[in-house]
Amino acid sequence: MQIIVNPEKREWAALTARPQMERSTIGPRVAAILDAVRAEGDDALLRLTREIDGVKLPSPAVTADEIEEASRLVPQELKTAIATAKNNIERFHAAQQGEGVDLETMPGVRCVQKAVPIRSVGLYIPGGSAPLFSTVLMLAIPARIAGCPQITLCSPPDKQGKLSPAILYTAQLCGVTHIFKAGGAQAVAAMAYGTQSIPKADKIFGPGNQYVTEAKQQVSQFTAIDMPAGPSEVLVMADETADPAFVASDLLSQAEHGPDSQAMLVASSRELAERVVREVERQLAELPREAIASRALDHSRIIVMDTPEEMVEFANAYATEHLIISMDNPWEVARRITAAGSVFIGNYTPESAGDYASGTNHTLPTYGWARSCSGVNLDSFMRKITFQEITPAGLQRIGGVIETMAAAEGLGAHKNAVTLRLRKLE
Ligand code: HSO
Ligand code: ZN
Repeated sequence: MQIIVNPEKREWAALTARPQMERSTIGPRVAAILDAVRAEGDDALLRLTREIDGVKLPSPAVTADEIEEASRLVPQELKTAIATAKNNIERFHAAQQGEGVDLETMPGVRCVQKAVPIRSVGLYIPGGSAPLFSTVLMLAIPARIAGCPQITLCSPPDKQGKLSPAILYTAQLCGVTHIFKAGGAQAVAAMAYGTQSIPKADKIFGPGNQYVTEAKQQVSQFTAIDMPAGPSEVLVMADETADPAFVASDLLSQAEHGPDSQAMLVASSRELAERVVREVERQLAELPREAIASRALDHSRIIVMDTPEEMVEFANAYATEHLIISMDNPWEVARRITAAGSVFIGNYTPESAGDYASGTNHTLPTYGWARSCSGVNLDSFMRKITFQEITPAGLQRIGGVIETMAAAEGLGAHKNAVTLRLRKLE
């Protein structure tokens, strides 16, 4: 890992830059996949599953027998852990339910705002080298609490044509209503357009590889998506109160996600930075995903900064997906954070806690999108509709305001809509 000491302000843009994402080469390939699924539905989906995932399926649907088998295969210890995580995630997301708004802005002018669930949502869960069943919890639980009646899940089958038992088990536990074996851009297409077997989704959620990300971007012209995505990232802020071994384990948690992950450390001294590097090397050698993590570390950085103020400013400039604050008086530092997906405070709060079990959501804005987007939360599965009713007395009170404004915009019909009614009331 590269160590940069007290960089000049003009170097910050380069230091906060993310690795380049290559869209141009896969864009046309993804567009062709989307077209095929739109035109031919399940036939194209099954053909692409054969060509890309290397498995011939009779249908994308998961059977009741497969769900039962999955439940038998998941060990009891894991089921118990999932139950605890589920409970925490449910409590935190249920607490996000608002009362709604019902207000008289003026006597006789009543304005109401009410949240309604999105009717049909599609959840994409990646398969591959580490099938992340925890993402099922993070997406299906808020969808269920929001009251979405149709919750569809797609995940790519392995070479035997199966889904990971933990994904299947968690999906049925969390009330997913439709589960399918479909992956990649073709699964995103199936949920965006609907096929004979896969229901059309009004909003598509979930992480994925470059093809999935590109497909979500392309379908977002007519179907909502959770957020623009890039590779996962963490930034750790550490001062002399931090434990170098803990910091190293957090950087490596991020690095093991994929070769394009970014792990950043902002440290208060070069000495601390060097101790963390030694710990990273020691722990890395023992990790099952050492090869992946070490590739991610190649483009990760350590920045040394003299003051906590500068460290905060740099963290805000980077706008990281996950921010860990291992510093003296961490809440005081956290108070000044204005851009981050999710913040982990103090030496005993690893990112893994939020990844799995504490209750917060782990589907978060990456690639600097934390400047403008929130992570997935209960609202992501809802829309807000406003209602209003004006009484005759209310219209007499507000009518003149509307007439004046409509006239100033030169919109005579708008003005008339008030004038005619007021005249009737005279
Ligand atoms: N850190 C990932 C989520 C995850 N980690 C799932 C482990 N499993 C993105 O926030
Ligand atoms: Zn993680």
